Amino acid sequence: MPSYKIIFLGGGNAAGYAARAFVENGLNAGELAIVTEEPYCAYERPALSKGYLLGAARLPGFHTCVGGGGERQAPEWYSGKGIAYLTNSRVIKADLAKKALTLESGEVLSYEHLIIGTGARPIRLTESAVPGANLGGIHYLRDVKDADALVAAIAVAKETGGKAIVVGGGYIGMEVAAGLASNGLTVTLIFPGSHLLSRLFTPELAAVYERLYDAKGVKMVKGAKVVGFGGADGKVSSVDYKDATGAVHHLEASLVVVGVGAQANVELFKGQLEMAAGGIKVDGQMATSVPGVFAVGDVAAFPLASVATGQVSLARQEHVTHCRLSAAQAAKAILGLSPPPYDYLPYFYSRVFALSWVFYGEAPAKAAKVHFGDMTEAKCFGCLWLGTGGKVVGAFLEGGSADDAVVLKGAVAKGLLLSAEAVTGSGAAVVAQLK
Ligand code: NAD
Ligand code: ISD
Repeated sequence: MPSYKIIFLGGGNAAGYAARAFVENGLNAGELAIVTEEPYCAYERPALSKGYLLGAARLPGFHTCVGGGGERQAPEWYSGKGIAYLTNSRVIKADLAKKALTLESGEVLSYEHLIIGTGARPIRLTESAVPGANLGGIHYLRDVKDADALVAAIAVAKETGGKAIVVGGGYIGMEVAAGLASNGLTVTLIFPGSHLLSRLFTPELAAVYERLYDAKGVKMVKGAKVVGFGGADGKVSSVDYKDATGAVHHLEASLVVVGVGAQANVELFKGQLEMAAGGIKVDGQMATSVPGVFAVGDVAAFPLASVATGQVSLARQEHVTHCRLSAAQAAKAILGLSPPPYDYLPYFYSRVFALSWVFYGEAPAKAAKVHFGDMTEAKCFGCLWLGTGGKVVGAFLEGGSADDAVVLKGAVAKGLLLSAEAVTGSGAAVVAQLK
């Protein structure tokens, strides 16, 4: 039975950054194996819903850790460091008591330390039994295989003048709709909320992006729920949606992309590990309830202190920065470096068309929302969420520089106090105030 000191289970961003941290902190050849069902070594997943759809990103160009300012870790990097990277290797059973993983091939691997980085998968409309949801031509986007299928479908739709429908107005919905429109397709974006990215955007912020989508020819259908798909020969050809009044509408579609959220891949560990917040409960070292077993990235429910209240609760964060940092945290803990407890400041970013934004902290409904900058021309604008006593608990900036992002992060991290009246002027002027 092949045996390793450490096995990293999963091949997402976190796997690449864990390997980097192990190497930087003293790993011996032969000690680490990474096991993934994907055919590729770890890559920077955020590219899939952005540059990949425009033909700008392709492997091996975006292997980790290029997104985090590190070396591009192509397969030779791992072999050169004595790390076994087992691709096309799906784990079908994890026996944590025996410290053994069983692969689909029947092979069993054993370990001393296990890092679980199994990530998340898209929620599928088949799970809510939407009629026709299993037709071909309905795409989800999570990995390179999905992105390749979508790129091929875009090429066909471009040739045939096909119409694209995107379901969901969150990260995937916004980024993919922008990608499809940039490819020249006719796009309709259908979502249940009253505005785009409703889990973060204020109506005022959303309005700026919605004007842009409108100008780019993307039709938005808000407050709508997809109730069925029609098709012929197993291939989707239409979408039915219900509007807020309950009326059902019918749209032609040759290509559908669904982005209605993700769920953590925890099934292998149910009944063996303590769970929380839809993921695996970990402590500040990313250690789970079973000694020697760690969890990182999207699956980890870790102690996160609220910026607004200071209250600590177990939370999952589906973001690449957390994948990178939590992976490094687990690696250091396993190497016995006793890192200080994981201290994470929520961060999100996105790029759509020529726009690009960053957000740090949290966006509580109760906070005062103060908008600033040029929201008419969509140049450099943003919003601050001010909590008790004017504490900056969330900061959003569109069109700023990398240095501006550092300023925003610092303002939230140190809990800068500001009065709403003081937040005036251009985006640059407000960023200067946050220093
Ligand atoms: P999301 O939570 O961002 O958005 C889900 C959207 O689907 C929302 O608009 C929601 O109202 C809508 N929705 C929910 N149920 C629906 C239904 N039954 N019918 C129609 N719409 C429905 O999730 P996502 O966009 O699918 O992204 C999934 C994950 O992918 C994210 O959590 C994130 O980790 C990752 N992602 C992040 C980025 C980024 O950070 N820039 C980009 C792409 C993907
Ligand atoms: O920032 C992102 C992004 O674009 C994603 O797809 O985070 C997610 C995932 O990489 C988190 O696992």
